Amino acid sequence: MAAKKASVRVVVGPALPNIPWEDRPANCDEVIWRSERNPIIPRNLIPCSNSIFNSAVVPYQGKFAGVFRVDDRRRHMRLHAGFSDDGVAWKINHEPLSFIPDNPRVKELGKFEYGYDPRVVKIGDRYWVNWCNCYHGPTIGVAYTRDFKKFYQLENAYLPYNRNGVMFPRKINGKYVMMSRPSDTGHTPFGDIFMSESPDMVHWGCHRHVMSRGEDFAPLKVGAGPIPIETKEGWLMIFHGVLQSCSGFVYSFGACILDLDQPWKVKYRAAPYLISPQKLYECVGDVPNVTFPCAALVDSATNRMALYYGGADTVTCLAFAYVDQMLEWVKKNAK
Ligand code: BMA
Repeated sequence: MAAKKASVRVVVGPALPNIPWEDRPANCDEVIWRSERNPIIPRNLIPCSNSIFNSAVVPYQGKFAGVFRVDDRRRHMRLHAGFSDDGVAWKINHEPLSFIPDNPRVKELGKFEYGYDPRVVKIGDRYWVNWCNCYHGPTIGVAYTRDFKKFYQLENAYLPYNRNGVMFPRKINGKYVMMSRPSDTGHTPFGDIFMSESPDMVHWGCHRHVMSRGEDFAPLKVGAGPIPIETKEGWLMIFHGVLQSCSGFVYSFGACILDLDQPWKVKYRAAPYLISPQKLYECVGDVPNVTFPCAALVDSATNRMALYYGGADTVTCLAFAYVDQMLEWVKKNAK
């Protein structure tokens, strides 16, 4: 696949000329390629951190901000805000963020137990944060911020147990829309992606099945990754898929295209993975053999994508692709 300048605009969204970027290496023939600087965030970036991974970044005030999964050295799972001028070098707050109840009833949820695998999306003037929140087991937490300093928490979206809550970046047919994966209390040996709608980010319903595990590199479970990318072909959705080998779970990620107006309809699902654990920083760490994508930055003017993923539940990594080439790759490799 030749290095190229993007010609046709396929991404619906703003131009973001300053997202991280590295050209495809001359000897690389893949649709996606890893950063030479990986891992871009080491496990010990801040004093309390055992590991920093599976984290979400967005454009913010001409630069970048994010919500990071930091497991501290007690091995408590926490969320920290962070900031970056270039999307590669990050300053992550040393203290975890704490949520302010958006209304008095949210206090009934009790104290924060743990949070992990955040996603962030800007809709209107709010940056919405979803994460795996403990309420008698994992479910999907909902909060918003305008400044990455004060975070206001709403009700959990669903009953436990649930993981991988991922919003679409705009209302669809007048409703907020979120994907999620209903699960059990543990490291679920099963799981399909569903989606739900809400008029107000509090009450979620009209649940629809989106995509099943059980195929190709994902026989055990699938989960939505970054916020889906709106394109002329549909929503480009990058998802993680899990298989079980003789020595444990293997987390790879792949891509599919969802219908724009009825996003529970999968138009194309590529059979091969985009990235599987192959580099040392993906295979060696607290949980070996995990690549777990949580965020993507896209420049609509060039079709460039910078994709953030966790490596081995320990470090944060970057990969690059052109959205138009990825759409073609998904279609070509769909069954
Ligand atoms: C999932 C979550 C992720 C993690 C993955 C692999 O259930 O805990 O944060 O990356 O397992 O350990």
